[in-house]
Amino acid sequence: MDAFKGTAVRLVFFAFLTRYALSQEYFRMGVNTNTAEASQFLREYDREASGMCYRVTMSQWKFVTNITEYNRRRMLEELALSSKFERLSWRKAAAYDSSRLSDPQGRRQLMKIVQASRAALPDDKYSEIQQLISEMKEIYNSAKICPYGQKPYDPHIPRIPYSNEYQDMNQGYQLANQPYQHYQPYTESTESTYCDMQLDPEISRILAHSRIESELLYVWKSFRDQTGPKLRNRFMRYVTLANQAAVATGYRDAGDQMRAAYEDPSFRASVEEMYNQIQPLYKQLFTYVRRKLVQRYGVTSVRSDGPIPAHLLGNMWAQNWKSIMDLVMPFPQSPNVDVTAEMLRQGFTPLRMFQMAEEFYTSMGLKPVPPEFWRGSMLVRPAQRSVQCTASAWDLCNRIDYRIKQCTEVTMQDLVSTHHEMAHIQYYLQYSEQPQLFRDGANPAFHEAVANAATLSVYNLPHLQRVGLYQNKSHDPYEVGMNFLMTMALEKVAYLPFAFMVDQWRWSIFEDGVQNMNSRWWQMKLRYQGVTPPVARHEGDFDPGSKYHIISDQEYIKYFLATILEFQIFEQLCSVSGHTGHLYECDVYRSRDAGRVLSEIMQAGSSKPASEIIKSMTRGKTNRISPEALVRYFRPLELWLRVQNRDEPLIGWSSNYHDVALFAPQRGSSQALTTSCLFIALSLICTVL
Ligand code: X8Z
Ligand code: ZN
Repeated sequence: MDAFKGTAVRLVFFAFLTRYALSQEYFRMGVNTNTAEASQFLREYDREASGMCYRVTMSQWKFVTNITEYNRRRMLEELALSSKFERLSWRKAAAYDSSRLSDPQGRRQLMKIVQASRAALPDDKYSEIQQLISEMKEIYNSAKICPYGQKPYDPHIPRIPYSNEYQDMNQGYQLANQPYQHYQPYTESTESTYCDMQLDPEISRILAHSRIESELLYVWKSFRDQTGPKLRNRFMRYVTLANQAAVATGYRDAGDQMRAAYEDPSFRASVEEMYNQIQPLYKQLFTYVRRKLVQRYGVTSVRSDGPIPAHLLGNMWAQNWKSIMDLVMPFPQSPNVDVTAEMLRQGFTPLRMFQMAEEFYTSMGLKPVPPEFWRGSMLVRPAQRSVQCTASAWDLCNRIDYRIKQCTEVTMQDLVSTHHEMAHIQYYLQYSEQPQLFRDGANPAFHEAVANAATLSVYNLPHLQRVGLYQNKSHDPYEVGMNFLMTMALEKVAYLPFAFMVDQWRWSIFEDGVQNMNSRWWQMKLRYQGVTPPVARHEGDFDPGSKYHIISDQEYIKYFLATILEFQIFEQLCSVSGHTGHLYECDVYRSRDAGRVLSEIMQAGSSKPASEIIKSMTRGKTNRISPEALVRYFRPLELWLRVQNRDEPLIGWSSNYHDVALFAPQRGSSQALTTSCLFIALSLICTVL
């Protein structure tokens, strides 16, 4: 018996090792073990990939800073060439048995070429998945709705039954051979000129600023009507193809392939543990915010111990609650620091804001930006041409040309954004000597984490005082501090459960299939975020499609990790800069020691596993991402929240039959009815647990 047990244990252990090796490094390996040949291939790859990257990135830059049909075509041509190059390189790289190459850096580079690619697909399927993603983006980006009040709207109009099966792609959102009359988008003939509200900026502004519940509901639902149904079938096909690519590369499924970038065999358990660690803080914030929403909208809209309807939190996805600060401000008689007026008074310009951001990093001993940056960047919205305004930082892959695109306005928000984007540029400059394949963050979370860690220092009052933008008036510092921490919590703490659940859902779709996608989405939203849809949802709706990162094939867990890691990095910077006192009051401006820690993190790029970089950043204390610093940062607010919530019957939320019935699978057959009942029972158990 013992011998059998021993063998079984060994077998399981062996299976685990093989699985781990397969998913982490070795994939479907080739047989070539010639190290000299591999090195030669990587040298050529580095040169060609940098050139290719330059051409593609430049064509994308030209398009987003001057949206014309010609520039779009040029960009698509470059993208097609780059796809060809990717497929060719993948085949060459996959021919090596990287496990038997003596050079560890070479091994790592080969792994990076093979790991995240879908080049293992046959040509037709590779083109199909790329085409699908590009169509989904196009549908998403062109979604428009009519202004509130100008079109009859009745959420109770009965819906046409849908088929849960994958339909012919050409039918688009017309499921079961029937058009969704109620949801049919406007065609040329039906569209009036006024039905042109887009997510950014019009719809987002309404969700942020309107306090009229029916208007919030209208825009929340209309945007989903204009996206989800058209995307659902395409997304299902995308799931099939992404999984095929992953399996052909040696992974279990596409989620497994996405997670491989984190080089952590217990990655899923690690992120789950992080979620559990931040949950008590989230529940305190949630409970306090819910009480304020009950006060604003009444118990008929928000139950006192229940989940929060998702349209009342100031954001399309209930992911960032900072726009409802006016409803939840801890001390309304004290200010919520905003130095915009002072910036205007002092005659700030966008250029000066960027110079100030550059000086923030050089004051820490980091690098100035090269002259090409000032020549090539787009720092304000140009008057004569159409551009994409979302702020972003660009590395044109030639070690010289770095740019920022931002339609900067003189506001405090944009001042923070200039520092954030400049941090990305600093990261590019610091790892510029690495080979092309290592010019990236240590894992997908690092770039955002470093950029946000730097901005944590810029946001706070001591820093704004030092740069002459804030004079301490006679306000109570405790009250000002709590107002500040609440703003930060609405942005960071409220965000974490959302950032966690997006990929939990996506991984489960890749792993378990596409049945009941929408109800599984809401089940997770309820379980992790404590939000419910404001109206009944059905399988034809496909609400995950209202989030760009889902349909554009961008992993999302990096944002969850980045939000946690930014506080961990920030705490280290503060510690080496000699800061004592509250973490939220730390400013690392002019600290050369903090600059040294930052440049060590950045210089390595992705040449080493993230665990090594965290270990050296924390001087050996840990090699893991941990939420402890985040929890410490918000500790003063958490204590305040506990006092505010002391009379609450429930910290967190309990869901009832009506909450779950809003999104339970709804089908006619008795078997479906049984499934629905089981689903409701399970959801209730999960949320109570
Ligand atoms: O996608 C973004 C940025 C680009 S990295 C605009 N963010 C996430 C989101 O919008 O959901 C920034 C915050 C999280
Ligand atoms: Zn960023």
